[in-house]
Amino acid sequence: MGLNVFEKVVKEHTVSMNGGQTFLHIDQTLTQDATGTLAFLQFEALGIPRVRTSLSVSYVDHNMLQTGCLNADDHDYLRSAASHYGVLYSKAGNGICHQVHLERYAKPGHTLLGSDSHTPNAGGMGMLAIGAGGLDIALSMAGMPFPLDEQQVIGVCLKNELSPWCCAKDVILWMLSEFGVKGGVGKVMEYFGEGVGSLSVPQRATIANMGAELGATTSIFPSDGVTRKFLKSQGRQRDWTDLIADNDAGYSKIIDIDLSEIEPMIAKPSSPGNVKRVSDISGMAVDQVCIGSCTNSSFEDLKMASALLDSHVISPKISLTVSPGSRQTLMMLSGDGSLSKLIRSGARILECACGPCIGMGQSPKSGGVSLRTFNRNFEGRSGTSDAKIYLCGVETAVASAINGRLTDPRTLGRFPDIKLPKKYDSDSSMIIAPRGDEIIRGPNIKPIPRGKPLPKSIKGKVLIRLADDVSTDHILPAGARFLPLRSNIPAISEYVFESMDNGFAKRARKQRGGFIVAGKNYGQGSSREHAAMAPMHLGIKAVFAMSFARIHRSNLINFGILPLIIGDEAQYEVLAPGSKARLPNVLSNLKDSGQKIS
Ligand code: MIC
Ligand code: SF4
Repeated sequence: MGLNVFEKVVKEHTVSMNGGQTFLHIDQTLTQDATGTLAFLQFEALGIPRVRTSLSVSYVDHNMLQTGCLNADDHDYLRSAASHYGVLYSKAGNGICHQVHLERYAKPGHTLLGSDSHTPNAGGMGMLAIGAGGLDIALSMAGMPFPLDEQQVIGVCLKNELSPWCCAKDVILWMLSEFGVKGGVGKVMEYFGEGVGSLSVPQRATIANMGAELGATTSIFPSDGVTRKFLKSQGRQRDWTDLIADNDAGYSKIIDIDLSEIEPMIAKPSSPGNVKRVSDISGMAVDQVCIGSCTNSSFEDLKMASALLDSHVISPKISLTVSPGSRQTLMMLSGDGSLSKLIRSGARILECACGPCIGMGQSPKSGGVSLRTFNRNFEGRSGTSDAKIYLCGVETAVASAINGRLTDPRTLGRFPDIKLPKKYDSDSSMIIAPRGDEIIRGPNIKPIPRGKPLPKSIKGKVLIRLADDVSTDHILPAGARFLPLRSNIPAISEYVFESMDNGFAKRARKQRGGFIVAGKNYGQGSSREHAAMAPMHLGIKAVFAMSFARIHRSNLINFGILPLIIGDEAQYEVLAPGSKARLPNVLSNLKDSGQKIS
């Protein structure tokens, strides 16, 4: 049998296989500032003079509000560490890691490991791109292969073309409505079929990006003529290779999607999996509309927003923000007059960064309804605990900003014809080449706390019991208040489960640790290893859950917290808050993979 695209890239990159895992050679890594400081501190601890990848890039895009010295200290550490170790440094203002990487570095058929869960964005370029924790990235920068568990490859066969007013975001929201936030766990989503040819590279990237919300390990598109055209327009034609599945390639399962039947979709609060058709809930009053994030901030997305807003002024009670995904996007919008149309409509133009997506400013008013072209809407992530965050495509967001109410964009009238540029502005002057600088550590850069070896037996109390789908945003909040503490584990540990149980950290410290109990899909969402390191710092030794999200499970293991599976509902019921649990002979039981709880 022939090979699918995923298998072809894996075949080219397999270093060894062992215990059901394939060890992959990693060509490129990316880090961002909110996870990068820990990744670089761990890389430093390895004592290697220079990175051993073909390309590593350190981006600054998350911690952008500089309300004190903390974020700026982090940026300077990252700049100097990148220079010291042979890593490219994308300065604050150059754009969101995934968008810039797609424009400048993503290569079909290559592998990318990134300390951010939306790294699969580069799958839109035919790259095998996987999100992981900072320690895993540090090891890849040191040239170690990445262990990949066995995956089921799901073939998603696209037919026909999207109808006017329906977009790539609607496709992935439709997938989320069908398969939910656990539907992709242990799986790779591979797109194929004639419909693929009708999607541009940024549209493919939108779909691959939000495969993370399905829980998928990654998503991948073929590399075809459309990919070649995109690379040529970026002045990178030499990076193109043809990469399509063999005619007789096999998949674990095939999902058929007729693109012409996709309608505008929207995810309701507070899960990307809570998806409805826009037409089913339209009319609701909206307070804020935010356009941007690594899912929808390409030139194509913002050009569409500008074309739709042309000669419109947004509804008086709406606050509309636009965050370009990259400096390239912003310069191109400015060059062709699209930026002035956005400004004239009343949009607030923000920096080229993650911005409101990670709660770095623009928190909605209390109880406010915010429509965002982003990928996550977990409680509290926006910075306003009772805000109601909806996720949708650019067309729906703009139509709603004009009307002040959730609006099906198909009611707007004539669909604009967007022409994509033959050539993008490829100025790379905000990407700094390494020069071997000395590393600078401001006061916000604290040493990584070290765990202790597992004791023979572990005992303690259940400190908290949680339901299904607890995200890393619940475990360790994002947002402008907490992100500046990302390089300071003792300080950030005070906020573990802040939004769900603000006495947790105090209780854990008083009891010198204990256990966390959870339902299914514990740790969904981000790659932040802080969500494991901070509980480790509080003395947590094990999490009992019905199932774990992939990246968070690895992060727990990396920091010496046991991710233990609860067999059934009865066991979950027994592990009530305050109950005592004991794990005898931990190490030997783990070797037999039969840990017993008493
Ligand atoms: C996110 O979208 O949740 C983040 C912020 O980009 C995270 C990384 C982080 O927590 O720093 C992610 O997706 O991995
Ligand atoms: Fe940044 Fe949001 Fe993308 Fe995360 S999801 S990388 S916070 S834009």
